[in-house]
Amino acid sequence: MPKETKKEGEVQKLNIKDVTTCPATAQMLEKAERDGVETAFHRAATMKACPIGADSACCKHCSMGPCRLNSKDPYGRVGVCGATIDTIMARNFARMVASGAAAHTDHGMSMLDVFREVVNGKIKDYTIKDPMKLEEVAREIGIETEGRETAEIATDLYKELERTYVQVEGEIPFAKRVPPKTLETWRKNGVVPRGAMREIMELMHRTHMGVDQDYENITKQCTRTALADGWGGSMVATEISDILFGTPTPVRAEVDMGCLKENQVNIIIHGHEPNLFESMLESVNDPTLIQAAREAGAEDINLVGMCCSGAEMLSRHGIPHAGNFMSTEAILVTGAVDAMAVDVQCIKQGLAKVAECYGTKLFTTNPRCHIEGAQHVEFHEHKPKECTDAIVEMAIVRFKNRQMPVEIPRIKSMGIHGFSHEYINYMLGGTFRSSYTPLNDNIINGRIRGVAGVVGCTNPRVKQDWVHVELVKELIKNDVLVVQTGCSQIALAKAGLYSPEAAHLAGAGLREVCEAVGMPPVLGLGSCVDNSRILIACAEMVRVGGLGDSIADLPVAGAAPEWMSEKAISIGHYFVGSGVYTVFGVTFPIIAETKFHKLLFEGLEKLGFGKWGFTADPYEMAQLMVRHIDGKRKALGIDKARERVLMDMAARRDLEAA
Ligand code: BF8
Ligand code: SF4
Repeated sequence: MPKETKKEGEVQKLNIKDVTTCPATAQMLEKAERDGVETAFHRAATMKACPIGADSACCKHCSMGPCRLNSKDPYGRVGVCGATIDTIMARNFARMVASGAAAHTDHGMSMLDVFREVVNGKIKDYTIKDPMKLEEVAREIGIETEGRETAEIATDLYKELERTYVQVEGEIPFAKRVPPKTLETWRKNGVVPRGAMREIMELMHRTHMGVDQDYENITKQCTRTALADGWGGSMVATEISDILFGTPTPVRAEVDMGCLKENQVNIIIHGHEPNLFESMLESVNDPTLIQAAREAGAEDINLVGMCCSGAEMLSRHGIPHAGNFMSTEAILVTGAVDAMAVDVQCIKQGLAKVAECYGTKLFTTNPRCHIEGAQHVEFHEHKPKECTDAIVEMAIVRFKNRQMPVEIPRIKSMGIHGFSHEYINYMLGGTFRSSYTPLNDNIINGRIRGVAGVVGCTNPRVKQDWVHVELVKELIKNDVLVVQTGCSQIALAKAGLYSPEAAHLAGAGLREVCEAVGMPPVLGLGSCVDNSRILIACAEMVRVGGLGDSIADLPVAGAAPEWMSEKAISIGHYFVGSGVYTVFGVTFPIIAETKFHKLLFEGLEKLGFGKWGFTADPYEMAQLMVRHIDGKRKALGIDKARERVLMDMAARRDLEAA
């Protein structure tokens, strides 16, 4: 690890090939070093991760500490209050879940706020774009829809979904979507969420100094809170966004930094809330603003996305996407970005400095997220265009006064995005018999071995995109259909896996299905809150039948190979809580072989949930997942079918070749 010996204005040189496999990011990192600009990659190289924190062996919940335990001898001592290593780790883990769940549910609640104001007529800039979805969601949670006006149904839906957050007692509305046997497991273990606010509050209370000091009991509330995210806050965010802005259907779109255009005003939206982005889309299409851009010498205004709201816009409208989390600083190094507007989550403070170096305007827009050095232009849903128009105007001024030479990597990939869980119905089932039956059939007959969700962040502690790409390639080679969200989806899109032609990388069985339907072997479902689409798809697979009675019976697995955020831990834990084997990469913040570790990695499964897994190696990760899927196939009695179908296909190929 290089030491921090650099002088002011000098950047520690990295071996760039070791930190990223994204060619565009690599090109920009080289330029950044030439320009004397530092990024998170550089800081990660000089900031050694704290070894005690990495193992979660410290507690700073009170001023009798902070207490540090020894991860080499975890039971050798306890904190000043007597807290054991298991209590300390369980509390730390639970607080990551609380924070991640809070991020998703607060975002979901904002979407619900917008929905309420649209329904009561106070917001006029958005409308209900997908009334069919509104009715479907309403019906599913027991709201009468027959012969009623959309507005009436919407009012009831709002009231019902509000319970997801504020309900004090009872089960959250989307518990109705959970397969009965999975729900039974939750009830038996006392983890059906009430309202997210209550669950997060109780978890914060229980992890306070001197409250819950039994790691098993802490884990219960931790699971309940995570489920309030997945089947609550995140699911509401997805469903309401679809209702307001449209449910995604497959769309061709470009991904990577080559989406920037030298002769246009380039505006990037980076964050998580689709409303900012939707309004910006209106602003950049406003004839007056386009005219102003032309008068400033630009050919047009070019809008591109980054991170999760970018992934939503990619899915819904085919808006180009410029890159994932570890590329957000690098893209500013192009000098071509005239404005970057951010809202909430995963916005590095480091952006402010890089933006300043290249004269890019960095705007914060959400009252929850200001950044020192960035200009704050607040976004109000009641008058959204005020904010987005102002940003476009300032971007045009920046374009006119561009000082720096511009260098845009000429790299982009075309692919198909926008696979909602609803669309999987039509795609595999056809318009007339839309259902998950064909997916289940293809799993039962063995063409598709199982389904894996590969999701989550990128992280400068591992080579950017590499673990995602290698893992997914390995999975599809083994006939595992991969569904994706967030930064992972973008990693694979950059690598070209979202084109239908990528089917040739899949095993014979999966390839046959992909070619028959014309779909890529990897399906992108959108942003991180859209992981809820994977939950719904799992519930649907159980409902259709033939693959067991609960989500825990399904031949599925999940992974976040380059995770970094607390949100990722919350997502991981709600998948585990729902019955899915979930493997994380990079590092796992718990000491192996401790009681709490055994609970997460083995014990939860015995209670009817899924379980956690860990490895930093993509090939080992794929093996763990495939082995798990095969184990589930065996338990379902469908392991032989796969051998037969593969033999059949080989025989057919031999015949064709003869
Ligand atoms: O919610 S995948 S780095 S951008 S946390 Fe963040 Fe991770 Fe990206 Fe979106 Ni999700
Ligand atoms: Fe130490 Fe206990 Fe205080 Fe934590 S709660 S800092 S373990 S004394």
